[in-house]
Amino acid sequence: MASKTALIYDEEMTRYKLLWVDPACKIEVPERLTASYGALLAKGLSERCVSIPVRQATDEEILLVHRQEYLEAVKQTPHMTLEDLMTFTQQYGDVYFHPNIFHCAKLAIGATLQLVDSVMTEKVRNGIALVRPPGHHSQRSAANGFCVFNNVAIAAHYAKKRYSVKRVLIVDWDVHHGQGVQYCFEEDPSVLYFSWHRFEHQSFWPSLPESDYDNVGKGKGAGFNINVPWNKVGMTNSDYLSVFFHVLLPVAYEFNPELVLVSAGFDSAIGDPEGHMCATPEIFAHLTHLLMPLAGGRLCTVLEGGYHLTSLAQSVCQTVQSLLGDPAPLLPSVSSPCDSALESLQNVRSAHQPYWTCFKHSATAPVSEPSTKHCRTQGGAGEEVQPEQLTGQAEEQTEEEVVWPEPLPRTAPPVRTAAALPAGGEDTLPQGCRRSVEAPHTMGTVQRLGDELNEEVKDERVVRSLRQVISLLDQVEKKEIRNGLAVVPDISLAVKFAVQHALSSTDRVLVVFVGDGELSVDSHDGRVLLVQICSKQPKPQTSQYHVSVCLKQGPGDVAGFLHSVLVLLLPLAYELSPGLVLEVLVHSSVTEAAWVQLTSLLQGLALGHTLALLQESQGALVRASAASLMGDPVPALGPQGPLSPEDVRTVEEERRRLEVTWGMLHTSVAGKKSLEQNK
Ligand code: X5A
Ligand code: ZN
Repeated sequence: MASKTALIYDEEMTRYKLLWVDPACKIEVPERLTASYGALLAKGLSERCVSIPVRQATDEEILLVHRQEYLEAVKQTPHMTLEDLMTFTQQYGDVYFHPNIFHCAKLAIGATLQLVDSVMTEKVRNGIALVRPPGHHSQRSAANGFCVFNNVAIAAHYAKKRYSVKRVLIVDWDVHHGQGVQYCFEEDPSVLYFSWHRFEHQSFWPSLPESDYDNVGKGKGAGFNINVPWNKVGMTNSDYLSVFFHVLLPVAYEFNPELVLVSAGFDSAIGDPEGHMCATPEIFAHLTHLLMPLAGGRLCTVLEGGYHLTSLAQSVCQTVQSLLGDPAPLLPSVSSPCDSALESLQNVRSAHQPYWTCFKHSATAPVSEPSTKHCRTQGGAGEEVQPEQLTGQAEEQTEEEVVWPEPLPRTAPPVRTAAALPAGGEDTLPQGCRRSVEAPHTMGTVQRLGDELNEEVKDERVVRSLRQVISLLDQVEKKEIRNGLAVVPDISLAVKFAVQHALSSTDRVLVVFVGDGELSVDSHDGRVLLVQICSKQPKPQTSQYHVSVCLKQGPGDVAGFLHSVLVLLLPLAYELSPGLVLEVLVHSSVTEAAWVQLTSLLQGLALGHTLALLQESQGALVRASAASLMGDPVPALGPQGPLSPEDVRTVEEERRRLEVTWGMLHTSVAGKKSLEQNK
């Protein structure tokens, strides 16, 4: 199985630069690439990737998006004098030309298409293309915002044409709106374009009305264009994550793409002089991780913006490490998004309510009285470059220096997964998965825990399995293994013992319980959170640390199951920030495909420290669980039944009950206000 990560880069793309004075363009420098690539080299990441050569795009490929006349015009630029280049440049907004930029722009497309080829032919699982010039602002007949040709838009067309890909998801996490991509696909339901962007009520570049949340696509493409405007600067990890959980991911799973392209601009990270946002480079580890289970793992990330060299390089490394499967970093203090972010979230969800079942019974009306003032001062895009800006020296604006800690190394334990199975089950384990047995010292531990819990365990087999569970937890704690899997005869005892034992070395534990029945798990005053997904209505919960979602057709309904995972479980999990995740599966209708999705998504938490406990009857899922814990690509979901409106309502009800404690569950400003009044 393809498990590799492609890295596509060529130094040639550093060989063009701004040749005159233009304050709007001076941040787009060759060092953006050398800093990014240099960091990958220095951290030993490039050698872990498959390096794939770039190539030049053909005219035919460029014409998938651009007009012949425009291509012919750009073709002239290598032969122009400096003066001609300046004149040519002035017909476009915030962009510059150079005698070598046409060559680089063809390589930037070619690099992106090489990445698509490598992923589609399964030479690699995923990858990143480090390119200049970027692409997402460029349009059919226009260069714009440092972009000459639209790399990602061309790639989407190319994948459709060459590989008959039916649905492409484009995630644009750059801090600017990729209006060029929007224009390209706004009537096309086969390409779902998602973009968040600094907007500030249209005062921020490119200052277009069509960048707002109410631009949902046109005609057949209605619902397939998602704009999340940031109306304030300073957005944080919590704001980004909540948009992923409450907007992008539910829609993405409903859309069910066959390929995911990321317009990976890192000007949305802290320190960037354009974005002025506060999300840390570590967020990209998680954004990447959260997209990896989609489309069978076919994920192509393509560099767009990013202008603070240190922030950019760190963010690129975070992205690549997730693509490679390294444990995701902890994100401390994830909680409620800010009011302005919530306002945007609420507006986007309301605008898309007609198109997506995941919003149908949960989104409310748009915000009627925005808390933030509208300030439409600047004009549209393409402000003219002033002659004195081209020749004279514009006043240097010194940026306030922002500092943040360097991301911690993401080191993986020597063994990824260890499994404790009943005798005879070893041949079901995938390659590289270690078999684990009960360590001698665990006898005493089990006895002590039994005393603490008031449980007298007599059955030999049960004692043995508890010892195996303790052994696995000890190995996780000592960072000898990243995660573990155990098949146990008595699941509720195993959970009880595991939680009790884990709490001696970690502050918080998340228990994810799939199936019916009851687990006696105490919240230990907020140290343990239990989330159950089941089919039989359990008794109503009052605790904010005991969550249960009872689905109409039970966990076997893939769409309903994943919906509850995305909008309830993951936000809770990220806010809890546990040191350990216990995944518990008892007899249940959950499908292998859905279970594996869950297992993969949960590995973004707790540095990947997960223990999966399977009831003996669930033996059929051992292999798939182990493969997922090992980091194997998550198989594509394939065609799915529709999301049931009833399940959406059930999840929404539980979300409302819990949002008084859990800020990450907020989806509207009003919801947050009611919480604050409760306090
Ligand atoms: C790719 C990208 C930004 C252009 C900003 C112009 N372009 N003010 O980030
Ligand atoms: Zn940008």
